[in-house]
Amino acid sequence: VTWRFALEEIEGSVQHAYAEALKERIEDRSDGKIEVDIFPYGSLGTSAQLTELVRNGSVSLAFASPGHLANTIPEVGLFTLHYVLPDDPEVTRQVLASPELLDLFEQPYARENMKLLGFVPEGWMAWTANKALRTPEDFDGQRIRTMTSDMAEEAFRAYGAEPSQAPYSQVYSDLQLRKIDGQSNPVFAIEEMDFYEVQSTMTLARPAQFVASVVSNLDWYNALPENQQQWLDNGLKDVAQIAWETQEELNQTRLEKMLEEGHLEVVRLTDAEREAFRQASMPVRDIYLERTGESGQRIFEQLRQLINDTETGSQG
Ligand code: 6CS
Repeated sequence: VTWRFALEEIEGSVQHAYAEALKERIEDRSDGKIEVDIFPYGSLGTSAQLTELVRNGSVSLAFASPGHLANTIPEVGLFTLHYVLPDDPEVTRQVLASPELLDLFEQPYARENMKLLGFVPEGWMAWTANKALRTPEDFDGQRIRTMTSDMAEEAFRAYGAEPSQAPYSQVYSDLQLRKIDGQSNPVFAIEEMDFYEVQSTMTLARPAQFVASVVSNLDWYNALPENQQQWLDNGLKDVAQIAWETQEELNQTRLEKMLEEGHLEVVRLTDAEREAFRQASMPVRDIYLERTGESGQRIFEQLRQLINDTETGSQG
């Protein structure tokens, strides 16, 4: 049997490391009976197209980033909000791995014939542009590319930017041709997609972790023989830790590489500067709650509760 696994990122990325590690485990445990075929970004289409391929069963497994998925599953728009996830990445890691959180999202994914297999944090979002973005006012009139959902635009509209949606593969040329002024992505991605070559400044405001989700077709998952389902579930648990370490390492080493090359200016915001963005981001929470109704409200409240419990737990 062959399991096809479609990625939203190219070779050498966090998603690629995750897929390679999962492939190794599944092929080992199944004694070669299952072969996992990995399709890095570019081979099958944009994120929205990958999601279609999972839903119609053409691929078994795929990454689906909330920033692209939120038009289909409004609840995942949660991960496009700024300053909701905690400052301590370790708390975020624990919260995103908690079965309670996955349970909350199970139905919203199932509604669209997808099985949510896990959330994968890939590092802090960083903003790039041709100027430093130290205050919300600095965003005034800036054309900022976002992932392809309406919710993804709102965070930047709140700062006064002019957001526009585009697939990942289009970002480099849009920046180069100055159709857009800036974009937002984790550091490792800014390096591997060469965005830093066509931007002057990267601002580190730590607004949110980039969070991806791993999904499969729901009917495919439900029809898996029990032993195969177990190989998959156990494999996913193992690779979560590997992915976490990989993103830390890639985000660190690639930041160093870009700094060494020397043409990208890197600006780290102070706590006071971050606070101004946090304030400006608050109304976006209401937009999320309006668009998701009771279901979003429940998820938002439980996320806050989980964060609280995890923070208290890790102090005690
Ligand atoms: O910005 C994007 O569209 C993409 N960024 C990353 C780091 N992964 C996948 C996503 O589609």
